[in-house]
Amino acid sequence: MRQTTLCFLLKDDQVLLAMKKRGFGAGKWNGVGGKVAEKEDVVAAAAREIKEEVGVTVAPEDLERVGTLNFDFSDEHDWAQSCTVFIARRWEGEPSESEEVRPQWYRKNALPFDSMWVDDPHWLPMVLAGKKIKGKFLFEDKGGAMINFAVSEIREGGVAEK
Ligand code: 8OG
Repeated sequence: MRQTTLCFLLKDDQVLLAMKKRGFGAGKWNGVGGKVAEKEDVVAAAAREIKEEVGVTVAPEDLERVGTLNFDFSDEHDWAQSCTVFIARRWEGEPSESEEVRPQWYRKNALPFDSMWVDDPHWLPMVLAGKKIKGKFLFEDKGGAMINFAVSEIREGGVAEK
């Protein structure tokens, strides 16, 4: 299965989203991330994508792992992926536009869900509230519609249902 990363930079009550300009998820606001390269660990992959996409440097120890999301597609089995989600509160540099994305700060309580992946309302607020989560999501219509999903909070010593 494809391994991917997704990272949300946090500043006060705001979260950095990036408008994907091309490729998978084009036209959607999302965190910053992408595919993990062969022999690369997920933390290094997340730091690399953040640098490539919005031009800031995040130290590995400032990447906090907050979730794992499994995405499956009933009509495109090759698209299955396991996505490791991170948050970061410290970095060097100012986020800036690249060929791939246009970044913008959003207040955590005013996210543009209409222009985001359809699963995001089911887990992103939990992550932004400081929870650690795991989720699985099944899509059809090449990601256009979600058929079912399950999200749970991971608590120390066990997993609590949402
Ligand atoms: O390298 P590429 O840009 O194709 O990687 C895909 C990125 O998109 C990666 O950061 C994971 C992210 N992504 C999905 N599906 C979903 C989704 O349903 N919700 C969110 N928020 N991100 C997703 O591939």
